[in-house]
Amino acid sequence: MTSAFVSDLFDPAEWQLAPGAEDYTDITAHVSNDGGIARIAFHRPEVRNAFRPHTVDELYRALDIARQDPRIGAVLLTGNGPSAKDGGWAFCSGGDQRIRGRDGYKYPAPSTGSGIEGGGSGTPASPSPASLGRLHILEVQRLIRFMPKVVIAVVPGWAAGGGHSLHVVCDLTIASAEHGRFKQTDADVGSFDAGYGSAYMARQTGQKIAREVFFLAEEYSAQRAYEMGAVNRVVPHAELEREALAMARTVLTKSPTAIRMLKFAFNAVDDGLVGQQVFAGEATRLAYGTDEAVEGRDSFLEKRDPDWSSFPWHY
Ligand code: S0N
Repeated sequence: MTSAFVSDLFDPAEWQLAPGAEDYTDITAHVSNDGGIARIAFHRPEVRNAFRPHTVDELYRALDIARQDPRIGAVLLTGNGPSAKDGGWAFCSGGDQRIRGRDGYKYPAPSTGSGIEGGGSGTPASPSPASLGRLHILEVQRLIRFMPKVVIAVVPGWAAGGGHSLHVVCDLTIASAEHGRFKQTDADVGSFDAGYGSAYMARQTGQKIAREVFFLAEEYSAQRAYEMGAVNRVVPHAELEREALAMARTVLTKSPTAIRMLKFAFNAVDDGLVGQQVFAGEATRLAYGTDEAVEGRDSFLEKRDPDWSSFPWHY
């Protein structure tokens, strides 16, 4: 179980533990007292909140629980901190480079099931051969992309590598003015997010800037990322979570259907037939709520011809 301490920016008065969160070791998950907002955070500050396979499993589970909770309209995705080692802050520094790809562990394997900072009891001693090299963080990206709720990246420090890509795929990003840092290190470590992390970033910032971010792998401040069009708001560090919560609460004042349709409309243009399918699924759900669709269903069940006479051909 994760230790009681969450983060210097976390206000315990605002949150309750999310369902199932007692068992998480690499993340924390909370639900706001009013039940409308989830806060899900990487909890490995000593490695700048890098994710290992177990972290991704927990992250996926917590996000999916938020997706299925009909009270939740917005999700804050963030990183706990600071690091007890050096006081550094991070949103997420991407894949844990000690556990990656072909050769699996590149460091002394954990002896107790903990081993890596942030790990606790129940941590698998090693990934199964079948799962090695599986990039299931991409499944998390798709969950964020396709969940009909607003996901806000709350960036208190480094967003690097696969952590940078996660912020890109979130609907909105709010960053700490003092500690927010952005760096796309993929090409430094022989990795490449050739999906949303790069191509969708280019949609946000334009091709030249996205190519610069990936090809040069330089460091950007939160302010520079804002100027690039990659960040929505830059706020004082101490205010970060308060402002993020306020943003999420504003979302909750809107029509859930309107927000859902808008998110999928924004997505559709870049998501091809899957985007069309997701948008169309929501349109079908709306149609099923009409008397017209009820007439179609009932006529079949009552073994009669449908009577469409009371339904106009709208113009
Ligand atoms: C984030 C950086 C820039 C911060 O620098 P800073 O502040 O100087 O801190 P450090 O001293 O470097 O770090 C503090 C401690 O944290 C450890 N650490 C940091 N990041 C990682 C990490 N990603 N993995 C493991 N450990 C990490 C440091 O080692 C240090 O530990 P100690 O104190 O013991 O020395 C800087 O830390 C940095 O550049 N980090 C690495 C960023 C990076 O390259 N990440 C990986 C990039 N690739 C991915 O994320 C791919 C992810 C993925 O799954 C994927 C997705 C889509 C498509 C492909 C892939 C794929 O895997 O290929």
